[in-house]
Amino acid sequence: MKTTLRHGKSAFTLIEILVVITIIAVLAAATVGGTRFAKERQKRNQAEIQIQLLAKSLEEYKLDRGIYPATTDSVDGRNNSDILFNALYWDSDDDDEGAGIGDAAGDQDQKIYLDSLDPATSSHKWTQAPASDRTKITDPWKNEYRYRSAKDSTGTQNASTDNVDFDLWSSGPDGESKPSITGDQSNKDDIKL
Ligand SMILES: [Ca+2]
Ligand SMILES: [Ca+2]
Repeated sequence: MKTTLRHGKSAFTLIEILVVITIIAVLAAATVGGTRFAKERQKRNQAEIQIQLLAKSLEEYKLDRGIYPATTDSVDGRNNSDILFNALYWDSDDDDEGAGIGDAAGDQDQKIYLDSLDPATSSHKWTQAPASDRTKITDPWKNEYRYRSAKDSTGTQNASTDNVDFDLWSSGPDGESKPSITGDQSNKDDIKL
């Protein structure tokens, strides 16, 4: 009886140790998971704000120029962020003279629609120096923002666009997006206007 008791007590202590270790492991995992979740949420918020900034600047561009920066038809809007950079920051008057080229007198129609796109000073870190006509605008996961205009440069309607003006979105944490395929898994984490 005495032996059994001692044996039982010893086993209970072992279980206690295992329980404590398990609790510590679970707490540690929860902390890491919670931090990761918070960071992802922060990135999503940042993407939403950046998309709104770009969209607002595009509307201003449209008021001045009568059209949105044109793209050819594109099923996924990939590799078009430099078109946005050109229009909203680099060469808005489309005379092949960028913001950093030539003097102001020679480029009077130049207008910067979104200051924070300046790669040299951007607090967003969404463009990278040196600025050029091929500078890309990236989302918080370092993938290019996706963009496609409803009409191409000749005024012809693009078949793939969802909206009547333009589509602008982030492909999200997975960096993939197939908006032309309804219900595709890669679209679920996308951040749209
Ligand atoms: Ca220019
Ligand atoms: Ca995606």
